[in-house]
Amino acid sequence: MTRPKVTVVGAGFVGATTAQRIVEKNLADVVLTDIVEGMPQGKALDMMESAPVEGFEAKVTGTNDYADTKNSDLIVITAGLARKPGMTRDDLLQQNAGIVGAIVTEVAKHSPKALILAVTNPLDVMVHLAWKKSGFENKRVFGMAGALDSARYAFFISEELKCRPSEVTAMVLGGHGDEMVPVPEHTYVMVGAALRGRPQKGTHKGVPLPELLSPEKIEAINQRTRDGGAEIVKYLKTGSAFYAPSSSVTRMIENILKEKGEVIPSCVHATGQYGIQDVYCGLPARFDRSGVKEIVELKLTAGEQKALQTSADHVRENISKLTL
Ligand code: TXD
Repeated sequence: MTRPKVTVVGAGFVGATTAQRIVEKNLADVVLTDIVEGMPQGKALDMMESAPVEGFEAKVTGTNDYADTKNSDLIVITAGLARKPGMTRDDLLQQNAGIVGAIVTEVAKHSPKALILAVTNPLDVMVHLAWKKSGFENKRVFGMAGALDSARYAFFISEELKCRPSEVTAMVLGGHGDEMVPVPEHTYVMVGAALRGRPQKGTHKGVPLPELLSPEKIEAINQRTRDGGAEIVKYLKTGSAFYAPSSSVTRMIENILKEKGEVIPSCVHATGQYGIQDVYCGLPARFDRSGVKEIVELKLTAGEQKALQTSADHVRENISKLTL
């Protein structure tokens, strides 16, 4: 059996953990690369030595040479600087643009048919940059952020409702920044008691959040979600989150490679959906092996629609700061 080939650029916290999750699920063989000599090789070897214990068959190799990334099916870009306490994601723009721009030129040259999944912050701008630098069609270039913001939202809701985290399907749209847009009406909870008299799990999405929590409680959780990344940065002091981010990246990869068809909030190129024209922004999307299959149009409230527009405008403003 030939497994797909996934290159992960950046063998730091997010990149290395993503590589580990991919091989542990046998989703693909992974090439892990970084600018630091020896580091991806060491981490890859360490991961491979866990294979007899964990029982996975997929291979991970480490390299500093882009030639080894040749003919990848998917490139995940996690290289760049992470936030320090007090920094916003936007503060990383110029430095990470230099790093991501150079990487995309290399990977696109070696894997002209690949999909590109960007993770580096400021996310939406880096996805735009990857699209421009690669010259790939927009459905083959996208980013991970909404999957993470939604996972955080789901976890906070599960804590509040004392249900299992997996019983919550959450939706957070917009750019990956302070203006992200949690969407309670499209966030569903499979709460046993609340489901009494309704069809059981698997035949129904669950109960929409506004039926379960007061507007005040929901707004408090929305705000904690917007601040979710900063909450972790504050604890860690020298780095940002990576467990939930790598899980969220892996969820997207699994959806792409296995064509699972889940609707995942992701940074995709809007071409008029939600009234947003020609900008990368977090919207609900489905994926297949050729990239973005569909942007799903949900009914939003006027407030959410407006917030989404504001968030997209913010991304557009940030893109204009890029010197390509
Ligand atoms: O939701 C999301 N999209 C995010 C994004 C969630 C979490 C983290 N997010 C961003 O991902 C974060 O703000 C950073 O911009 C990236 C990577 O975060 P990570 O925590 O993994 O940072 P590290 O541990 O510092 O790793 C970055 C690695 C490090 O090993 C560097 O040596 C490497 O990137 N690096 C490079 N590799 C290859 N080529 C070049 N030029 C390069 N420059 C740095």
